[in-house]
Amino acid sequence: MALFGFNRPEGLKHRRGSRQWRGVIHEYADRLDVSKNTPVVSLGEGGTPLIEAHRLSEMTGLRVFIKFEGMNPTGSFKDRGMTMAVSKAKEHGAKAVICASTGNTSASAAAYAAYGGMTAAVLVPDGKISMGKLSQAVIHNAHVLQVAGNFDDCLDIARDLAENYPVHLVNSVNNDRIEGQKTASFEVIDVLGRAPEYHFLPVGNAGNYTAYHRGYREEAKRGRTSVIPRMFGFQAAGSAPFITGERVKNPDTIATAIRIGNPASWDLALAAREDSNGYFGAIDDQGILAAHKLLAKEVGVFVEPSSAISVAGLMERAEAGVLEKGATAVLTVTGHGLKDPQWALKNADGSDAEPTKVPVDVAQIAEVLGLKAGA
Ligand code: AN7
Repeated sequence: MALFGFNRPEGLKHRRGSRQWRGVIHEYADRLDVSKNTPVVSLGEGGTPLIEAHRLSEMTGLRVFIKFEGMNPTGSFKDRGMTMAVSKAKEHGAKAVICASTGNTSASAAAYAAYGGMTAAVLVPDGKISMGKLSQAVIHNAHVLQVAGNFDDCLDIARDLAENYPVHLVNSVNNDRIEGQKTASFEVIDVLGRAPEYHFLPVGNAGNYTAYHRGYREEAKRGRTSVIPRMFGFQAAGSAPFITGERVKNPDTIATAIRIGNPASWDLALAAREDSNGYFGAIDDQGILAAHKLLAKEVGVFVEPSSAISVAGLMERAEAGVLEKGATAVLTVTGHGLKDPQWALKNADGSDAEPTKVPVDVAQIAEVLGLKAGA
């Protein structure tokens, strides 16, 4: 159950030439609040690809990299914070965890609770979470409760329950979550050798925005980067409290992951923006879906709509002419496209994208494809 024991195959040594990523707690134990008494509940999260996006670089005049967080075990960045939150909960003797969620947090909490031998209860807004995410919470055997309200209502209830009942809160109001998530900044610096000038990411509760900035600040203190990125966070236009300056009562967007009207990390995120000379912007649903398609078509990375807002934000700011040419920008894309594939099957005009139907006939298929024999 100790730090270097719980999920390492007993007695197995890594063979020469094969090095398996060990998850963010083992990889960054020196930079997290863990000890040899911490039972590490890990599914091998983190170590996600930082992909150079040549086409986006050409289009913007910057050097653009995509941090593909959909490559985490449950398909979103939430796993980084969840390994910390569930491990610390277990260290404190908790048997049950609870969270409110627009989908990804519940999927992650359910999976990590399963691995850690704990129970998970998840509160999700009625009808507003993608089927992929709901299916994850169900298959990992969480108590899934659909609340007749929105995410903000769910979080209020989860906080209340954790305060008054023996259940451990694993939403990002729990600092362990932010601590785990800051490891993504460490990885970016590990690859680039320094921090980028700009970092773009989606904003819902603003926990991740806060976490990346914290990670970069800590690395600067350790002398691993002299650059502190300007933090660019984007919200959906119908759910943009940082733009309106007040809680949004009825947030509305197709980007259900970030359909959040009252960000839990409001004050921390404002401080991070201030400290990094950062920026908050809003993108409408049409802009989000256009970026969703652009990223898939030009870079080969399939994300859920909420994640595409990083790309939309970069394009918008580049067009506004406020980004320095030749500078490096990292875009975090937070969740995998397979979480919510319905949006991929829509044409730009809203009609359904259908595969072309063909008979079992080589000549006819060649004709449909515009292929000419021998040419
Ligand atoms: C794909 O799962 O809040 O600004 O309950 O799933 O740190 O909240 C999800 C948030 C971005 C926003 N992208 O991150 C939840 C939840 C995706 C997300 C965010 C979420 P924060």
